[in-house]
Amino acid sequence: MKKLSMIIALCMALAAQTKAQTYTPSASNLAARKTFQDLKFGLFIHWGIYSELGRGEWVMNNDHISYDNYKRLADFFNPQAFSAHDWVMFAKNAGMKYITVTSRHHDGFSMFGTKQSAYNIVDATPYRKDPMMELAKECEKEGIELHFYYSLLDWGRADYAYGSRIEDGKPVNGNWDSYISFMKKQLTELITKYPGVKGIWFDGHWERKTVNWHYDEIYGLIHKLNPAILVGNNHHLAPKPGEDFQLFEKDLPGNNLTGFSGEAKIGDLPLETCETINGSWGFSLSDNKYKTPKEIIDYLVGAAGRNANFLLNIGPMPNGKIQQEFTDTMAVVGKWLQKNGESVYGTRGNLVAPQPWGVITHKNKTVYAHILVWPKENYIFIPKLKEKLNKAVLLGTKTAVKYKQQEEGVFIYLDGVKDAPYDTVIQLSTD
Ligand code: FHN
Repeated sequence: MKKLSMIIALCMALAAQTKAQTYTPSASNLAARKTFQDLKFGLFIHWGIYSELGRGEWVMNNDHISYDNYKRLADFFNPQAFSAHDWVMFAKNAGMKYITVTSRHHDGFSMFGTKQSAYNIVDATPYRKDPMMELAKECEKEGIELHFYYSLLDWGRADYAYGSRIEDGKPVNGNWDSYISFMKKQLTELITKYPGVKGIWFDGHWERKTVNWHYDEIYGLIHKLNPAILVGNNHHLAPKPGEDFQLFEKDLPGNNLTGFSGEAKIGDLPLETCETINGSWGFSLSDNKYKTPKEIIDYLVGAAGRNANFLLNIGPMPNGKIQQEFTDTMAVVGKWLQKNGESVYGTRGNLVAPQPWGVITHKNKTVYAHILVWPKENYIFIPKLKEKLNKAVLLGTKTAVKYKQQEEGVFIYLDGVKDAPYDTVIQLSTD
């Protein structure tokens, strides 16, 4: 009898596991994935009470500030110069099509009005307003898609019990059930209260690799509330059931220059990679390592050629304003996109592997060769391009470019072609 009930329990556990591991995205979700892939370029925003200290979003942890002392930052967080309109215009002028913003980072402070904790911008700061609501409304008005970044990791909550040993999928201290339930309630608020939210971007998994994050429940809840919402998780691993896009951090998919992507097996989902405009996620007073427009365009085009979106991060100042250096750089990128956007937006990559001179994107019957590094020879070679070419021109001026198509690939000759600033795009029409 005991043996039989054990077998029944085992079967039930297996059945539950199988259920959790199967996920069939809805038609609306599949359509949202396609739209997302078409957008190609997004603005990542890290903004919180940590911005006040100007030393990035990890300042509480890095500087060993106790939770109680850190909480005082909320008492004088009053971003009077915050304008959702300005943020959205910054994104639009840069040619970005969506925004992913930190609704709650590892410090546990909610940058939105939540009923689940008084430690939030509406209840705990003199500002008393909800910038996430303003941003959501402005994004909807301006046709910019909005994703919420949401931290799984929390340095301060007693139920999370940061630093606790993990046993049997739970922290030994704290109250894991309470924490999971808290997150589910906050996510419900974010999805049901804020208009037009298109995605949730999880982060912090890597802090507790052996805990049971209850993703089946969390992802299931999100998709129950809105099946079209795209779920992504910056866990640096292969995608898990219930996820709709795969994230990479500080590296183009396939690379592991920064060490985050060692275990990140590329799956079949839409891809997105994120990088900072300087060297910091949250506002930094001392970081002047600004990327140039060329570096940003290389990243964006390099991502598109690898079939990925590019999410470029800025850390606005504590008053809500975006610093001039970022605006200047992104105006240049935006202008470049106005002229060359057709070779990026709505395209797909991986038709041909990245080459020493650049990458290939394609859309319908058009193939775009992006020359990012000018070659020493007077030609570039595109290997294995099987589609029959009938025309090659420079994007923009439509000046004809000579080419020769052979069994092994296509030679594009660059005599008379001028190395354009940032990226020389050759448009190839196929039959
Ligand atoms: O710890 C965070 C970090 O602060 C930032 O949010 C980045 C963005 O990808 N993610 C984490 C590091 O993986």
